[in-house]
Amino acid sequence: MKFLDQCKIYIRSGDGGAGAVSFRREKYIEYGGPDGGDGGRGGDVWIEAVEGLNTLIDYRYQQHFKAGTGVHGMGRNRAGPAGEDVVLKVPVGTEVLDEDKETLIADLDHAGMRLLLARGGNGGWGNTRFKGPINQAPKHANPGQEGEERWLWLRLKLIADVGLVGLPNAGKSTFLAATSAAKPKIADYPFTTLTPNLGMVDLSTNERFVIADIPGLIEGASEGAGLGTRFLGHVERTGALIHLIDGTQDDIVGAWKTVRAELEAYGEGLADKPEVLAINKIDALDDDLRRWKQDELEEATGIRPLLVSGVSGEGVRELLRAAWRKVREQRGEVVGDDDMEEAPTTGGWTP
Ligand SMILES: Nc1nc2c(ncn2[C@@H]2O[C@H](COP(=O)(O)OP(=O)(O)OP(=O)(O)O)[C@@H](O)[C@H]2O)c(=O)[nH]1
Ligand SMILES: [Mg+2]
Repeated sequence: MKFLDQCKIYIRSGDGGAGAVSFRREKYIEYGGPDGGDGGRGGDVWIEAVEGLNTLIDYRYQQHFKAGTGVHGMGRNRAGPAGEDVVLKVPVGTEVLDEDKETLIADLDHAGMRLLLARGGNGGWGNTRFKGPINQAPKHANPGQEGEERWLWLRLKLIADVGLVGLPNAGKSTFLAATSAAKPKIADYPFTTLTPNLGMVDLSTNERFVIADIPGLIEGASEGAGLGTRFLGHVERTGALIHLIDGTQDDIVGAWKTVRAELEAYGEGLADKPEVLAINKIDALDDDLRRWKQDELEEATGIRPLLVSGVSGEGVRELLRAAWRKVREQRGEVVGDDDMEEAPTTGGWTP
């Protein structure tokens, strides 16, 4: 069970550039005096929480981050340019911990929050700065300060965007395995899943989200039957639920009612969450039966269920898209219908 996405990174701010030792040398100007410029500052390393990311996966690929070195100062009082900063962009909710993995350095809990992790070294002073009434031609300059280096841990508590609910054996874990890299235990007996599993769905670069597979719910779960409902806490913060109903069972309406009743009894707004309803295991149903079950469930629920099979993959993308759309709607990211092009046109001539 992985609820944490974490990684260790190495950061280093840039060294400052050294100050220059230089003297003005021009024809006809005697005693031109010192003109060594300062070195540039080394780059800083920052971390920033940004919207639109939900994993630390990018930090698995790159773990070392070094800011630029400041350029040395030059003659004619030219200062060296500063080194470039590095800004690590992480999802909102990322915690920064010290190398010991215990000391909390920061909790980036809102978008736009920015924190300096390592300050770049100051540039050294050029010899111009050391000029004084006594020593009018100083022959020394300062070296640049060194940058700082440190190891840090980034930790993100994964929060599922979509929760999978249904009776035991509805095929929730199979669905999770079909849609993500997660490898939950799957078997044909109830309560195979004892603790929630999370998986990352990667539909496209802007459609990545976390889905949670939880144990099955049975009648009386809210009173402790089966595994109870405590694990529903893991889907409390999701944006939408996928309600899977095993299409091979006889009483699909009863299955729907049972799960809905348990969601109601649990409270915490779970019953009001946007829900995508789907009849699962359609690989085992012929066309007539699919249609028949779809109509039956629609009649009882008022919602046209989608048809899906975690085994054959049929309808999986559509179901994920529908769920992700509900999540975005719930977050106020989608207004109106962006599937307009696909909407059926009435055709024919209208005055
Ligand atoms: N034919 C068919 N069988 C499926 C499908 N999905 C799951 N199954 C089977 O249904 C049984 C239960 O699958 P699971 O994925 O473990 O179901 P679950 O909802 O996670 O069950 P619990 O964890 O016990 O709540 C297994 O034998 C699966 O092979 C499907 O799309 N088609
Ligand atoms: Mg399961």
